[in-house]
Amino acid sequence: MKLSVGSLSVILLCLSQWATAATVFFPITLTWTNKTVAGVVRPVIAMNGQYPGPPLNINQGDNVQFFVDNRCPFNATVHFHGIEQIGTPWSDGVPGVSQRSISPNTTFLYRWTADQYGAYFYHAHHRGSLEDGLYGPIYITPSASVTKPFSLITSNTSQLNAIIHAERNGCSVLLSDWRLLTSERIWSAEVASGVDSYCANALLINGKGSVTCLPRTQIDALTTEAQRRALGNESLTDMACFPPNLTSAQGNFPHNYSAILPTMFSGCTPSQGPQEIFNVNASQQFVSWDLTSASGVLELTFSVDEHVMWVYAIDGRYIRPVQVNALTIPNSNRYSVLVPLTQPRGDYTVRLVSASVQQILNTTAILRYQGTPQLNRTSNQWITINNQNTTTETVFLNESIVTPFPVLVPSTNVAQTFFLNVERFGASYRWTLGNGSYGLELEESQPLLFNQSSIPSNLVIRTNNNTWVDLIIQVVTPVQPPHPIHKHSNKHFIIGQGSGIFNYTSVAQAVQAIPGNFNLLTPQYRDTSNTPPATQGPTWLAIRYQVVNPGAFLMHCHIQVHQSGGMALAMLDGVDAWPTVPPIYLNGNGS
Ligand SMILES: *[C@@H]1O[C@H](CO)[C@@H](O)[C@H](O)[C@H]1NC(C)=O
Ligand SMILES: *[C@@H]1O[C@H](CO)[C@@H](O)[C@H](O)[C@H]1NC(C)=O
Ligand SMILES: *[C@@H]1O[C@H](CO)[C@@H](O)[C@H](O)[C@H]1NC(C)=O
Ligand SMILES: *[C@@H]1O[C@H](CO)[C@@H](O)[C@H](O)[C@H]1NC(C)=O
Ligand SMILES: *[C@@H]1O[C@H](CO)[C@@H](O)[C@H](O)[C@H]1NC(C)=O
Ligand SMILES: *[C@@H]1O[C@H](CO)[C@@H](O)[C@H](O)[C@H]1NC(C)=O
Ligand SMILES: *[C@@H]1O[C@H](CO)[C@@H](O)[C@H](O)[C@H]1NC(C)=O
Ligand SMILES: *[C@@H]1O[C@H](CO)[C@@H](O)[C@H](O)[C@H]1NC(C)=O
Ligand SMILES: *[C@@H]1O[C@H](CO)[C@@H](O)[C@H](O)[C@H]1NC(C)=O
Ligand SMILES: *[C@@H]1O[C@H](CO)[C@@H](O)[C@H](O)[C@H]1NC(C)=O
Ligand SMILES: *[C@@H]1O[C@H](CO)[C@@H](O)[C@H](O)[C@H]1NC(C)=O
Ligand SMILES: *[C@@H]1O[C@H](CO)[C@@H](O)[C@H](O)[C@H]1NC(C)=O
Ligand SMILES: [Cu+2]
Repeated sequence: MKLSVGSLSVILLCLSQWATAATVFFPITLTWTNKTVAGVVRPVIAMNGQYPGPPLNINQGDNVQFFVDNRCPFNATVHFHGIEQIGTPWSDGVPGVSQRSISPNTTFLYRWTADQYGAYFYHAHHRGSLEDGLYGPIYITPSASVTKPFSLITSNTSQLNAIIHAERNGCSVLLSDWRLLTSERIWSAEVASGVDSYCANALLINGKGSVTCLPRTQIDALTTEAQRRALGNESLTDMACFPPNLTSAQGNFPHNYSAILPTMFSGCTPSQGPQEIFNVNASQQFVSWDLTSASGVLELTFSVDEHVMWVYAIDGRYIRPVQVNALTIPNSNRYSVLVPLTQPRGDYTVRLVSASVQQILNTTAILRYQGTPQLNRTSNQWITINNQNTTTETVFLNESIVTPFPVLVPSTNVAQTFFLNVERFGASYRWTLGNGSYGLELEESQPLLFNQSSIPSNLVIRTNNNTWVDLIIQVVTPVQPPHPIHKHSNKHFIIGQGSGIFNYTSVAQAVQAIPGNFNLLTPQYRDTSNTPPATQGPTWLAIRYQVVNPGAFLMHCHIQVHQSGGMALAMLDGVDAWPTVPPIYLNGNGS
């Protein structure tokens, strides 16, 4: 089925007249609390005393009132990742862009409408504090009239019913990396040492995991070809990570290695934390998981031993289901999967490993079938802890074959094209997205939504409402990892990507020259998109979006230290139809 964007919005408009919207009040109190995570005590931002945060489960069309009481001894904000904020740009949670940050002992009431369906998450958007654990899942149950893609998986009625049941009872699986140092200690050590802090101490599944330290012989044996190329004569550290003095990974900038803190790159001490167990019942036939990456630095690969997964939604929106054994999840993306429960009863290992070239890191959980075990051996793995396939049969998700369901076709009538360079900016830990580096201090400036000229104009792009805009993101100098670029407000289409310098004046011109690099007919529709990794030379990513929601929004890399280092850009969308900010937000805290 194909629909143009225009006709889809008409359909949604009709739906909203049928739906009965509820108002959902969701209060969270933020506290700076010592917690034991991965077996080690450190202060985290707890939400109602919990880490990770409690789930927000709502229905499509609901009006959300998300109330934040900040009892931390520092400023905070909360962003609702992937939520479009149509008509509510003051509730997007970005300090200096859509609001003033929430001071200690004050509150803020975010109000927004759940226009879309699917898996999202909320997370901190103040400085690097996402890495202090402020995140929790959001799931929006689709309204009854949203067409589901499940008949592309099976035509068996019993199985289809089981799938519908599994989706309805699906759960979020929150995946993350974890650091033993707080985000502010990491940031000040970056400033003092000049290095890009790209290693983590543990991986977590629903907040559970351990710090494991591999023996030196195993680290050396597991070091991949790609890692060896970057390492030259060096070795991975005892955290199985690139050392800080690697020019290939840090660029050629001055560094003061003595300002690096233990556990940033090396200093592995094992510690035992809890392990997540997913109890399932084979009679249900399927289980549905919304795999959500709240990772700060590392890209993650997820796999379940001896099971396949049907990936059926990405970033909250249905796709034509694809069967895989493993999938790599960039920071902040959500992949919804159905796991057929077809194996003999027993325990199967669920694996989460680093997919980022700079570090080998892993954790595990257990998929446990209820009932008398029939499996009396260790399950067979699809992937290794250094993100390789164990067999020729292992199928990784191939993003290039993902097709949205239904397909949406972007316009070819593009009003503006912006060329944005991703590059280091005078130091290993400072970055650009465009012509300048978006410094952290800008978070405390007057919100752009209230004053369009409150930050330097080279960090801002301006668009008109109801126009189409192309963004060409050029990764200039290798070596750079894939950058998960997140655009706030409405989703964007991934229309093209390639290697080298994008030396064209527009996508239309490039399509003439290199049509194979573009997909304008069935492009993915996402809220975060990876740039191709720049290992040998430059790479580029072309995305297209329609301006539909006037307001000030941020676009940035979702590797937290890259964002803190300035890889961000403010978008003044629809300057010709600029919203009037309600007085309760202009002068107050929304309540
Ligand atoms: C956490 O515990 C440490 C050691 O007991 C203590 O010094 C620190 O003040 C505590 N931090 C918080 C936020 O409670
Ligand atoms: C915290 O937020 C308040 C209100 O937005 C602002 O005035 C203050 O400068 C911020 N404090 C810091 C340390 O950034
Ligand atoms: C916030 O309130 C607590 C408890 O009343 C108090 O100890 C703390 O000093 C207050 N913080 C600020 C920044 O006012
Ligand atoms: C449909 O699926 C169920 C459960 O997997 C199976 O028991 C049944 O035989 C299937 N029916 C047909 C017609 O294949
Ligand atoms: C690696 O070590 C060898 C022998 O010590 C030396 O000849 C070579 O230049 C080194 N290569 C690099 C990239 O440092
Ligand atoms: C990098 O640091 C390691 C460990 O301290 C040291 O052995 C190595 O010689 C250093 N390499 C360079 C190129 O400085
Ligand atoms: C390097 O860092 C150390 C530790 O923070 C500090 O004592 C020293 O002064 C720094 N050196 C330079 C040249 O800045
Ligand atoms: C990571 O993998 C190693 C090697 O397979 C294993 O010993 C270790 O338990 C794993 N770590 C965690 C936290 O599961
Ligand atoms: C495991 O189960 C298989 C068949 O179910 C059986 O043949 C085998 O002997 C069992 N092995 C052990 C160690 O119990
Ligand atoms: C991994 O997959 C590749 C490509 O299919 C294959 O060439 C390779 O042999 C596989 N590795 C293993 C260990 O089976
Ligand atoms: C664009 O760059 C490619 C290599 O990336 C080169 O082959 C091509 O000639 C360039 N085209 C123009 C118009 O400069
Ligand atoms: C902006 O454009 C969108 C899409 O055409 C339209 O739905 C919306 O009403 C416009 N907003 C304003 C404030 O004009
Ligand atoms: Cu990045």
